[in-house]
Amino acid sequence: VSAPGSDPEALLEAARFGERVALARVLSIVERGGEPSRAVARLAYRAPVPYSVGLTGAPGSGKSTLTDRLIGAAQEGWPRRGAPGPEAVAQIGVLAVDPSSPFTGGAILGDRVRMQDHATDPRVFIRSMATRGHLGGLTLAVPDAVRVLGAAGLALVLIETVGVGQMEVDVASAADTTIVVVTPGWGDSIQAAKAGLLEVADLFVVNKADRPGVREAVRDLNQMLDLAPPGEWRPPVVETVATTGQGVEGLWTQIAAHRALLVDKGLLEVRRAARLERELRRVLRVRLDEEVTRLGEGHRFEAQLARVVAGEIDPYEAADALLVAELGGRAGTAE
Ligand SMILES: Nc1nc2c(ncn2[C@@H]2O[C@H](COP(=O)(O)OP(=O)(O)O)[C@@H](O)[C@H]2O)c(=O)[nH]1
Ligand SMILES: [Mg+2]
Repeated sequence: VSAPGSDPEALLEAARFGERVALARVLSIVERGGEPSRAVARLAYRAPVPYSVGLTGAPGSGKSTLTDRLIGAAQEGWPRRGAPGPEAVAQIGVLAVDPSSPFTGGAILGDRVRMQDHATDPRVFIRSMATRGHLGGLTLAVPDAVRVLGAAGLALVLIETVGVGQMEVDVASAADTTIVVVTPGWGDSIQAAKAGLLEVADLFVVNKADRPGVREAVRDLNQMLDLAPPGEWRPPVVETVATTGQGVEGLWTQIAAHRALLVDKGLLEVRRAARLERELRRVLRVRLDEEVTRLGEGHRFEAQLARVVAGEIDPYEAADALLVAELGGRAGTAE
């Protein structure tokens, strides 16, 4: 098979036929952002959306080990979607997302090692994504990457995210089923609640259940869940020992149950629509942020700044003048 070059359409087509190098290249385009990634986004958006399962939690809580186990469980139970390519086409995608650092450093190397059980499995495609460039870029790149994996024929994507603040919540809630991983020990579940994860979690995992304090952690989580208003689904709290695989089958059963609920009640569409709304708002924010950067580099900016410094106008007036001049008055006037 000839090398597909860098044309997004050719690359995606090759990816659909199981060419992993092509798939990796498309994901690199998405990760870099900019105009080329728009072309990919446009193409991938038309493809079937894979089911996504997000895992989030503090570094070291066992997400990668658990992901590795889930791959095994999923391969046994996941319904296959007819892929146009050969049998060797990857079926499960794993995105290891690290919003905390712009470096592809130790954490991700560690993930590679821990997921090596499946590193050479042609049915699994593992990809690390780290922050590149501007703020919000990664949050935008993840849903695009998921859609690219869908366009490549993958039916299931596991997204592992390191637990850090708002961006974690954003990435974690970009999945159809969101799993929050905690470990036994003082305060871990409280931290999860503080970070706003109680609201976005569909499932809680108390991993490292071979360690003391499991029962207290489960109890804490359940007590906090008792306070939440009752809904269609109460997030179950599952105990696992990722290193031995204990409890992983039960976790998989709960993931499947959550998916079944979403599908049967038509909630999957509702959820995905809400996600697209957040995504659209985010795209707008990033675009406007780019405009702000551009505005701040122009000669007009320097001129307005000089007037502010000279005491002729205040910063608000300067901003209005810049917005009217640069954006044609669109942003400066209230509708
Ligand atoms: N005792 C114990 N150790 C675990 C368990 N799960 C993972 N670990 C270990 O915890 C460390 C961090 O695991 P990792 O999967 O990289 O965590 P991540 O940073 O959340 O992805 C590794 O040394 C794992 O072997 C568990 O259930 N019990
Ligand atoms: Mg990890």
